Amino acid sequence: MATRLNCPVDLREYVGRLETAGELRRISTQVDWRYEVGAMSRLVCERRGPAPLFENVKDYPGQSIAGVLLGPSRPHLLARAAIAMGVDPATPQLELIEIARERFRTPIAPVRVARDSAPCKEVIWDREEADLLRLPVPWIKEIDGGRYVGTWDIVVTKDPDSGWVNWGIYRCMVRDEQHFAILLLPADQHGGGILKKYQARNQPMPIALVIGADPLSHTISRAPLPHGVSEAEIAGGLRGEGVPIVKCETSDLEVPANAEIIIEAEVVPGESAPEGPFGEYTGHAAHRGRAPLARVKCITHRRAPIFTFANMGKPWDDSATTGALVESAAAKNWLEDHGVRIKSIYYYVPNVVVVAARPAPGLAKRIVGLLTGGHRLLESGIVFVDEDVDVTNIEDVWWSICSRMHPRRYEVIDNMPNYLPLWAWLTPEERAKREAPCWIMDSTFPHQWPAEYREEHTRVSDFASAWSEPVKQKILDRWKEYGYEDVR
Ligand SMILES: Cc1cc2nc3c(=O)[nH]c(=O)nc-3n(C[C@H](O)[C@H](O)[C@H](O)COP(=O)(O)O)c2cc1C
Ligand SMILES: [Mn+2]
Repeated sequence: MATRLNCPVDLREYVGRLETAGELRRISTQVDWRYEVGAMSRLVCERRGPAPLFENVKDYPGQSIAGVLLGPSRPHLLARAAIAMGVDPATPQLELIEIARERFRTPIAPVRVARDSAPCKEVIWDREEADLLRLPVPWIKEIDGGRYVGTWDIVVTKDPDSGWVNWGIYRCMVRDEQHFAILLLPADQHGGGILKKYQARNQPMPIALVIGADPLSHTISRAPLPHGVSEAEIAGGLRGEGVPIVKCETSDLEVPANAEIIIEAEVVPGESAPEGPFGEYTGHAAHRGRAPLARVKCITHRRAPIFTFANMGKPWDDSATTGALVESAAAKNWLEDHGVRIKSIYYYVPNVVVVAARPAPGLAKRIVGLLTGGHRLLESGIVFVDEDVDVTNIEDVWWSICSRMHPRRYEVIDNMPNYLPLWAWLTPEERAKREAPCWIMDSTFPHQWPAEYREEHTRVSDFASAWSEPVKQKILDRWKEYGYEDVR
């Protein structure tokens, strides 16, 4: 029996807790869904301010928009993620990653609830009433190709052979009242893999686009979990209780019953539509092309629904924060499952991973091999640091690269399987060939160096390491006397 955790059960409870913690502000002045909510919330991300809840949206009385609910916060990026996890927002990042890791190990199945007790069905828009433009879908950035109905979403699909249900966050751009294009990348994303099976049979693929579920259900939908794993069950583990789910009106897919909005649709066989560009988590507008087209069949929602969106961009966004948490947790478990123990791991957006481990023969190669064999665990690059480096502290990591990395310990691996067309750095040839390299920076000192050699050449020169305990204690004790108590 899992102990009951203190996680918010739905979006509304999460909003309330953010507000109490000073991590959310209600905006009652009227705002425009076109560009204004997007630009405002992007600046909020860049200044790491509280999430905005827009309660008065032009053209959409009675509906609100919430942006960047899991966006970057202070004092560290993950304070809002901590609130979603039901723990103190001041919990250090590495501790949060350990908590997530543990909860990943105890999946809890979703719990079916009756149709009449599912809040997401309070209002049902059927057939021609099911119009995407009746929802306050923002046009987030002026550089985007259109209004994005799916950013901080959950796309539910079901494998037609095994019945495996996948949850993933995929971007969805409105085409018209009843159609949207969805960036289901065929390479190795699970939704795209499932779509291929329906396409091979020339059958429509039922999907449900979930907006405004509880924060951990969304967070887990962007986690790099292996093929066949149920994100719904891992979400249950993270929450400490099964996610309440309810059957869709027009398909047998099941969706989080407490979500604000459910868009039931099907991906039309053989049809595609222009999609993108979209200001992405790489910090650049990325990828304009044709994407599978989905036709809306029904929209159900809570009364006075809250429409949620993510605001991707440089340097931080909802992807960077949640990625630091769940990518790091998933990767550390993956390494541990394969017998590799490391001290800590931390993912920086866009997908550069920093690993602190005690150097051992062949260890770096083994870690690279394992991460490459996982689901999107190694993309752009990997940095190895010694155990004394704080992987969550970018200044520490950069110091390690600048001061400890032998130039020959920089390496490029060609022809990586993790091809992702969103990268800004791909050459035109790589983009066409759908192949990309990745890099390794090993800033650990070689394990073969004798102790005396290390002692003479690698002692760290900082407050913690360059004085003995009594001297340091004296400085700390007299800190106030020096007139420095405000400096910490
Ligand atoms: C806001 C946001 C938007 C995303 N959009 C896409 C997308 O359009 N296409 C895609 O393949 N992955 C996208 N991702 C990344 C996927 O959610 C992530 O890789 C996840 O693991 C996919 O689920 P899957 O592993 O079950 O395929 C997005 C992530 C976030 C946080
Ligand atoms: Mn998946």
